[in-house]
Amino acid sequence: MCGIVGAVAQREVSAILLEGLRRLEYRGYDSAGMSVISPQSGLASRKAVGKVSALASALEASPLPGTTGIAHTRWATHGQPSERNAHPHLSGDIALVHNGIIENHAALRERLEGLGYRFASETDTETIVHLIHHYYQQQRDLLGAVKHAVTDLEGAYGLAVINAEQPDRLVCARKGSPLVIGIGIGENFIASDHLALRQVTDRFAYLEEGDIAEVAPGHFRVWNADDEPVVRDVNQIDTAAESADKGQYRHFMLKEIYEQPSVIRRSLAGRLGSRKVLTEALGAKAGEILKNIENVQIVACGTSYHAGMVAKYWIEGFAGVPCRVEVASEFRYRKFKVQQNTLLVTISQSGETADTLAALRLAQTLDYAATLAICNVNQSSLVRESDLFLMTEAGPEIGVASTKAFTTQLVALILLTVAIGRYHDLDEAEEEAIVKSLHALPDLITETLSLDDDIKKMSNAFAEKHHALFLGRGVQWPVAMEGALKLKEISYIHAESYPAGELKHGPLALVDSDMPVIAVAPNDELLEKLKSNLQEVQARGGQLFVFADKAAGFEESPGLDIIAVPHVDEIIAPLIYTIPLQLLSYHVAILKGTDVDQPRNLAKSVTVE
Ligand code: HGA
Repeated sequence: MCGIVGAVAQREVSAILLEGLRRLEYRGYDSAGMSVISPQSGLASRKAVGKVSALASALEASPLPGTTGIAHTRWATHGQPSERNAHPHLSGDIALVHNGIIENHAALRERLEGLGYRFASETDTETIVHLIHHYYQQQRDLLGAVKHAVTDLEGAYGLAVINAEQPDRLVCARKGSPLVIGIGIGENFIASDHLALRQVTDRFAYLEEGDIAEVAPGHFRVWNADDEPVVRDVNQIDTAAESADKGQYRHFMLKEIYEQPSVIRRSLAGRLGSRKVLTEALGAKAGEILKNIENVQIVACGTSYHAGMVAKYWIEGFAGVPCRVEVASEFRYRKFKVQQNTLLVTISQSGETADTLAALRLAQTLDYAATLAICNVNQSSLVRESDLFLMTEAGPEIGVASTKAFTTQLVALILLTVAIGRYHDLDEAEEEAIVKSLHALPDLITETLSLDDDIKKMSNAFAEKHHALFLGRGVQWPVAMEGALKLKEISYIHAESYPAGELKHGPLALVDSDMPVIAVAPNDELLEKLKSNLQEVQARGGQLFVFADKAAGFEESPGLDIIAVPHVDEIIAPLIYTIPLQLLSYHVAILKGTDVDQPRNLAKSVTVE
């Protein structure tokens, strides 16, 4: 989604801003722009549709000198991707970049047009800059004008504003969209994600909901939602935990698939004893809170929702606790009853997913016993606003299609299952067995990754296809859902997933020789049932591709391709069977020649509703 970078320095800032945008590219966007204040010529802007490299070319042809500036990558919500809709938006000497959505933009536009403002774009964002300009005319103070303007805004924003009449400062504000201040020596920066500023600093102050900040080269000041001056903690980032380069791999996605054994090892570190899960890892209050939990409600979007669906089978099957799962964009607008002593679990890679965050905030007004976030980003809004959190330790995930974030979320959810199950149906021997499976997990993933060459060969069968069907049963159904989502996201092949038992209730009508059917078949209690479902496909001339346990007794035959997967314990099977599906979608996307790391129309951290 959109990215913001800003700088107030005593040196040229355009290269810093450009590098910041490059570091945010992985989030997905459609255009980019920059405004810089030059002491000689005032405020000037460059914009480009497409990649940041196009903006870089525009800047090379026509540089933007100056020591104060803002820049943006836009993922359009209001108005198509175009140069005139790209940010920054201008009003007189004021320039502004914005992440989020202004819901009352139509009413504001009408009001501002009545005041004589002419709009240059179709965006909701442009209303903000004219509003600030309007108040600035009355008080000649940018900070005061921003404070005044945000009281008129309905919706979500992270914004940054500069004014050529006050060239040595930048004002920024957040509500519903993250912003961080990067602290330098004699220079300060702002960004929507600290990753954008790692080349200039490792010290960050995270703004909180409703905060407004004034940032100058030598200092910054923050006011909270009640307009009281506040001090926000300065955090030092651990450099070793970060990596944002592809190394030997052709794509970030492939690198991230191959990182899974090591990031899962890291996600388990300090959380597993030899026989027990160390629940203290969930926080000092965890034991006290979890012992009273009688129900679990999971809320998430996309891949994280699939992780939640897997966890439902674990939390009900191993812990013996009722568990519901719902996509956040539905949950937040539905009337429902909160059951007694329910733990609300949110799952989000970025911790800034707008719908999930809104669901958490809604839950805080209802009668939930406690909230717990499963998240990959320290200091994200979701983490800061939850009672408990469980970090996934996947490291930065750059590929838009989630891989290592998903499997580390599953690891966190197994730990949570045990932590809750202990107070319910899970006995010591069962916990010990789960801990043993988790200790074995990283090596088993490495073994599964060695199937890569076979999967690459298999992918040829998909290159000309337009549709695919993914089947699983029980806990493998959400694994099939995630497999279908991966294929859709990066190869643009239409893929659907079904619990295999549902086949004859409709989707079987689609099966013919043009419809590849992919099935995940561990050697579990549903294997024989799954085999019957697959017979139904074969009998109708369907082409089957089955990832099966070595001992599952499948034999290759015309129309039936088998890849043997290592035999694994039931609890970790969803993680193991996810790996071949990730590799399959990757290789199919390569054959299709798509943009694997930044698929069209998608964004990494979905910070708009
Ligand atoms: N609504 C603004 C910004 C969109 C955004 O934040 N995307 O992630 C626009 O459409 O320009």
